[in-house]
Amino acid sequence: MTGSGRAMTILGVGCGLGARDGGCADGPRALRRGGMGERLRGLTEDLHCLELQAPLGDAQTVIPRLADHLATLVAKECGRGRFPIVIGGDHSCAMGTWAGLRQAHGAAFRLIWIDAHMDLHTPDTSPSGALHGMPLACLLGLGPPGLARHPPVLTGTEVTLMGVRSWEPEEEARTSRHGIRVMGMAELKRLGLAAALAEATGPGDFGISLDLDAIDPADAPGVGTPAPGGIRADELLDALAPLLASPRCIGLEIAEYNPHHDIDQRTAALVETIVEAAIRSSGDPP
Ligand code: NNH
Ligand code: MN
Ligand code: MN
Ligand code: MN
Repeated sequence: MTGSGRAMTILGVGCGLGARDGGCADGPRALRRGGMGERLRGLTEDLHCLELQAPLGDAQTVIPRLADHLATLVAKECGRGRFPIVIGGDHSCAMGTWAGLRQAHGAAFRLIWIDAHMDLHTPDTSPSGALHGMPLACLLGLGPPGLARHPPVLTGTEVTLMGVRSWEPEEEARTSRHGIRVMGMAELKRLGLAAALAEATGPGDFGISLDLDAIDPADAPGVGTPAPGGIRADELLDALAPLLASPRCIGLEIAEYNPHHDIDQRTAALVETIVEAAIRSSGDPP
């Protein structure tokens, strides 16, 4: 197949300031140098690629500004009828991605947050102070001015956390307080990933935020904070493909790719395969 129904824009966000190991900053550049853009352009007639690079500076200053910039770009691309695929960078990019989608998308949507972690910290509860542990909290309107989104981008009942296996007690308390559905690895195994995803998306519009550390480190070693016992890549690809083909899917984010930890380009290839699935499927009927 060449050419497809859906115009897409890939936005690379070269920022690692939200993580202790800043290597994610080089993620989009490494993918570009590896030829991902050219290979994907061979699959579709309408693919745009944009790249943001974090300026030098401290995380507290740079990340809110970068998030605002990304939100504006995402909203603009969506407003032009283009499907946005954001590629991190550390997961703090989510503060911008979903704020932009909220701005552009008229209707409510659900967010599927696939991650080994909950990302529900605020500066007063975080063990590390790392901002990539806080983006979901910020989207719910929690956290300090500049980072917390006002009005909130999402309410807890619109969010499903999937694949989590590493969290702090304060984060777990927030899932209960905000009504966030949590599907841990045991539940994913019991239901099967495809059924779990179908349940999480519900009948309406949805977005997907994929933190690559949700995937088992054997399949995705190129991340900053690997967590054993994750989702296998094959299973994820099979389960995601129909979702990415759905017209109800409004955006995709793939975060935390750290090329410095990758082995044999395994993680890079996986990112490319997921984006390719989104492109290939976009001409399919619903
Ligand atoms: N919860 C830990 C922290 O906040 C780890 C967060 N790391 C992530 N989140 N990669 O997705 O420090
Ligand atoms: Mn994570
Ligand atoms: Mn819609
Ligand atoms: Mn994350």
